[in-house]
Amino acid sequence: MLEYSVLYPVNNCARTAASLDGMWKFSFDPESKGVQDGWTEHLPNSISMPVPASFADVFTDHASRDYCGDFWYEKEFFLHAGENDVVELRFGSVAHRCTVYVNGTEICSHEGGFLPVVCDITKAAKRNALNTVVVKVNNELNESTLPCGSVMTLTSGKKLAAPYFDFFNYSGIQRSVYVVTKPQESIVDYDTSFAINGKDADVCYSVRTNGSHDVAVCLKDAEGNVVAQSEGASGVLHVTDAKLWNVRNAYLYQLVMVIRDGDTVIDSYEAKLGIRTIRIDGTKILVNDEPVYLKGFGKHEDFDILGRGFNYSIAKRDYECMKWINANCFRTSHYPYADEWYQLADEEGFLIIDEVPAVGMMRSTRNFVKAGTGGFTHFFETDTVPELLKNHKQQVEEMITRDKNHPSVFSFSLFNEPETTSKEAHDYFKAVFDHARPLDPQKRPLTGAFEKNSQPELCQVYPLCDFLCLNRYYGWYISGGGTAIEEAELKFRDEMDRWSKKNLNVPFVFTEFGTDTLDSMHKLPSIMWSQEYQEEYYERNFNVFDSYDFITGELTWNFADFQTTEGIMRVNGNKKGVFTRNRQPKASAFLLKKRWENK
Ligand code: BDP
Repeated sequence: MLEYSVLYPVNNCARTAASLDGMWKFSFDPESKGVQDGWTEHLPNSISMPVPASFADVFTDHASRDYCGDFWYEKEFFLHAGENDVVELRFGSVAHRCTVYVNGTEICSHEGGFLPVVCDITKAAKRNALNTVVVKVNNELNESTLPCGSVMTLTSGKKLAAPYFDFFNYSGIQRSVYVVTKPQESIVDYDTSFAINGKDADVCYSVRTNGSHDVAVCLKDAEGNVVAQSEGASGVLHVTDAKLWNVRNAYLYQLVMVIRDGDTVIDSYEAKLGIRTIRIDGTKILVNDEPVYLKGFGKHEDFDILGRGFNYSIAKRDYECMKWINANCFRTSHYPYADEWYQLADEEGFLIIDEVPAVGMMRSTRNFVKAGTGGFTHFFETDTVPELLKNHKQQVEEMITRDKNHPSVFSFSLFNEPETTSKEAHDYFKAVFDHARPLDPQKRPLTGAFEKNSQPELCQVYPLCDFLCLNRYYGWYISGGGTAIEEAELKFRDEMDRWSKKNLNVPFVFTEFGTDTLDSMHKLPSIMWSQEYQEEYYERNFNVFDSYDFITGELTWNFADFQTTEGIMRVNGNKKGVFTRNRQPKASAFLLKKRWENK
C-alpha cells in the first residue's frame, strides 16, 4: 500500500490545488556539486525553464539537449493555507528521479520518471508567506532502473544517455505541479468495482481515510442528480436504470466521498466514474459482456519542442485524430502517461492498455534489431535483478494505485519486449504478476508485449498473461521490401499457425506492427519508406489478422512519428507514425479509417 495519496488534485470545500506551472529556474550540475554548494536553498546562475516540459528541445546546442546527469529546478510560491491544513506538493512526474527541498529542508525522494511524486511539506512550508521549492533531478539510466539503459562517458567526461529503447530520453518536470492543501483527516484512496444486473448496476466502493470519522458516499448522474447514496467506508451503491460506460460511447457519473463529523464536512473528494465491466471469455475481450475488437495505436507522449511535456492541445488533437480514424483503443507505450490522458479517454470512451515503464529489458541500445535476430543477453541473470525487480514492483503498484478507477483502463501491461526464453525471465515476471494481481480491485486482465524472439515454442512468460500482446514486424525488420513482402506473409502465417496449434483459448492482440514511412516519399512500385509501402504492409498484415479468429485487436506502431536517440537506423526519429509528428495523416491513415469504420 502506498504511504502517500496519489489522488488527482481538486479544489472543493475542503481542499485547494494551486498550479505551479510556468517558468521555473533551472541549472545543470554536471559535477554533482549542487548539494555541497548549497543549491538546496537557491540555484546560482540559473536560466529559466518551462514546466511542464522536457528541457531537451528548447536548447539550440548539442551539449544541453543531450545533457545527462544531475540538474535542478527552483520555484517560489506563496502559500495560502489554514493553520491546521496539511500541505503537499504533487508533481505529475519527474524524470527519472528527484529529491525535493522546501525552504532548504530535504522533504522526499522518488525513483521513476512517469508516476506522481507527492510529498508532505506541512512542517517545512511557511503559511501565508513566500516559500521556495528546489528539485534536484537526475536522468541517468542503468540496468536496475525502469526504463533500462546505460550511460556512456565521453573522453571529455561528458555523459550521454544510452537507452536500451527506441525513444528519446526526454527528462525534466514534464507534467503539472500542484500545491495541495487538505485537512489532517482526509481521504487517501478509494476503490470501485461493478456488477451489472439487467438494467441496474451495483457500484462496490471502499474509501481509505487516515482517520476514524464516518464516511458517506453518493453517486450523481451527469446532470448532478443524486442517484444512489451509502454510509460507511465501504459498501454498495445500487443504481437503477444504470447508464453504462461503453466503448466510444461514454457515460460518466460522479462519485462524491465525504468524511463527516455529524453535519460538519471534514474532507470531501469527488471523481468521475464510469460503470462498466471487463472480462475475458475464451478468445473474446468483453466490455459490458459485449465483445470488442481493439483498433488503434501504440503511442508516445512526444511532440516537437515540448518533448514529453504534457500539453492539453496536443492531447485533444490526438483524441480528435483517433476519433476521425475510427480507433477505440491505445497502449500507453512504454510508460504510464500524464493523468489528464486517462481523464480524456474516460470522457471519449477510449480503452487503454496501461503500461509500466518496463522497457529495455534486453541489453541492447537497439532492441528493435536484437528482437529480430534471436540475440540473447542473459538480462535476467545479472546481479542488478533484485534492485530492478524492487523498482518494477514499486512502479506497478504506483501505476495501478493511480489508474485503477479510470473506466478507460481495461488492462495493465507489465512489460514491453523483454527477454522471455529463460527460466530466470519466467521467475522474474512471475514475481511481478503475483505482485500486481491483488492490487487491482477490478481484477482487470494483465498482459505484456512480446517481441519476435518470444516464439510459441520458446517463450516462458506468456502463460502468465490473461491475453497475449504481440509486437511483430514481418515485412519490415523481417523480410522487408517490395517482392520479399510475400515471404514475410508466409513467415507470419507460419508463426500464427504455431500459436494456433497451442489452442491457448485466449485473445491475441497485435500491439505493434508498422513501417517507417516518410510523408514526403511516393514510389511506384513501392519501396520501403514510401507511403505506398506502408499501405501494402498494412494490407498484408490485415490479411493475416483476418485469418485467425483468436486475434481480437490491432494497435499499429505508431500513432505518430516520434523522437528517438539519433543513429543510422533513424532519420530524425522513428517514422512509423500513421500521422506525422505534427499530427497530419499519411496515406495509410485513410486505409485504416476505412477498415476500422466497419471492423
Ligand atoms: C519495438 C519497440 C518500439 C520500437 C519499435 C520500432 O517496442 O519501442 O519503436 O520496435 O522499431 O521493438 O519501431
